[in-house]
Amino acid sequence: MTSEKQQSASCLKKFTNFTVWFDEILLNAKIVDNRFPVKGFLVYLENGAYIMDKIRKMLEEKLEKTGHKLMLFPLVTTDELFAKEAEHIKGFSGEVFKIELKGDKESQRTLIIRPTSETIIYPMFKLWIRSHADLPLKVHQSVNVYRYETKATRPLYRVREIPWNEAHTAHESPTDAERQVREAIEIYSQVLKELGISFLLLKRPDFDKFAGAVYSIAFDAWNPDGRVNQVATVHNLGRNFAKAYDITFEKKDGSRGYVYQLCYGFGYSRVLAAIISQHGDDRGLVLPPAVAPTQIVIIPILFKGQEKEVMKYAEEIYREVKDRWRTVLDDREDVTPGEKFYHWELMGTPIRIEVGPKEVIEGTVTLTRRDTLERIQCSKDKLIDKITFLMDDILRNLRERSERMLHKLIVDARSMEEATKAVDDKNIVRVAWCGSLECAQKIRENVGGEIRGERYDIAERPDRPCIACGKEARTIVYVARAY
Ligand code: PR8
Repeated sequence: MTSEKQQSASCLKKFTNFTVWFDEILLNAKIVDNRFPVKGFLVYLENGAYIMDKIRKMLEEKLEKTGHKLMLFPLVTTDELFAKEAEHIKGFSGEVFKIELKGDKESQRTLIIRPTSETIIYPMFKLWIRSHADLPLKVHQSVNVYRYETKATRPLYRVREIPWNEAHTAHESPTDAERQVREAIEIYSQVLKELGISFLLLKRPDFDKFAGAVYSIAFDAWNPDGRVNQVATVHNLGRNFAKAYDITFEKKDGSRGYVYQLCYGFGYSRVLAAIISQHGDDRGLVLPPAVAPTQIVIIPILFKGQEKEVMKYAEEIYREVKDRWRTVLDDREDVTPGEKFYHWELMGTPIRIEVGPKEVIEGTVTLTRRDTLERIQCSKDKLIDKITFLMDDILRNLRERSERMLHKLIVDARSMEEATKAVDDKNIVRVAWCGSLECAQKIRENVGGEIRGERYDIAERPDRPCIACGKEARTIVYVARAY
């Protein structure tokens, strides 16, 4: 069986009943417990917290290598600071949590808990930036932000306590800001690639850009239920925030001007959701090796009378691999090998090593890779090379499989009926659009999906009229349901 067929055969539930499949995995594979009694707030269990922390490290390493300074900013801001950028406040109105400080009448005060940190960080940029020598300024932090989401919450996908990394930069010219857009896209693309996640890189239509931005670029990952999962966004803010927060600098020629800014955010919980849903199958998680809490599990197959030899051999193998990979020797005595297989498959452990009397005699091990469930015999002296190869190959396979699925999900539609059917069939639909707000609304109402934007990485010219009004199309856009 090809790995494609194997995957669709082993993903029946994932594709037909995604919500049930996903919720079961969250709890059974110890990702999150969604039963905390405040809506939109999750308890991250041992595997969920571990994987998210690994993702954080992967991202932060790349941010720091490219000159982003790690800083930590406060959780709260004031009404006045928050209200400075009119569009921004409008974008978040009704979505913020507030702290009411109740003293006597005069000292009553309200603090706003960050839904994002522009209004907290930019007053500090104003103090720090004096001249062109201070630019570019690039800072980042991995923190939780809080949004009183009005759309239905979903564990990991749409939460009210959002674990993310946000980066904020200031530049002396629009050209340097554009260069920064490319750098941010490259950093996020690299991390997602190292996790095998495939996505569409889309420039959002103007009506859906970040509040206060000139334009927004988004990473939309595919999801088995047809709803795209926006895992990260890069926003070019132009000088909008600089003007609101009065962030100016002395240029090389001695004159003063406003800085050009960017902010970009990487949603850790959504990336975790993408790992689970793009790679997982009906047996459970299938984890990319880089983030797997356990990368290798060794399971001794004990036969009466030969327990000692097998255990000794299993321990030898354990000692050989444990310093290179996160390894568990599952020597629980009250659990059958079958139950252990089931458990470690659910946990998504990339490689399983079985050793029994046959392996002891032959000086071999039996490896099983989680992504394809293929079993491989390997002699003990070639073990390290074989595992090294397999870890890379598992990631390559996950990435290619995910890419192929993304391409399979993208469907062209030339009429509203075609588009509606494609969205109902859980696809991402490519349509031609004239660019008018009126037609965008018509598309949303008729098709049941939203215009997510046009490709940012490649130019796609419309070869047909607007799907809604039949007039000349300005662009090709992707339409899908979204979280
Ligand atoms: C900004 N300011 O705010 P953004 N649940 C899970 N993940 C979420 C949620 C949610 N409710 N809302 C957003 N995200 C800019 C950039 C500083 C950083 C994740 O941008 O509003 C999504 O992955 O686009 C989103 O792409 C990212 O946070 C950034 O949020």
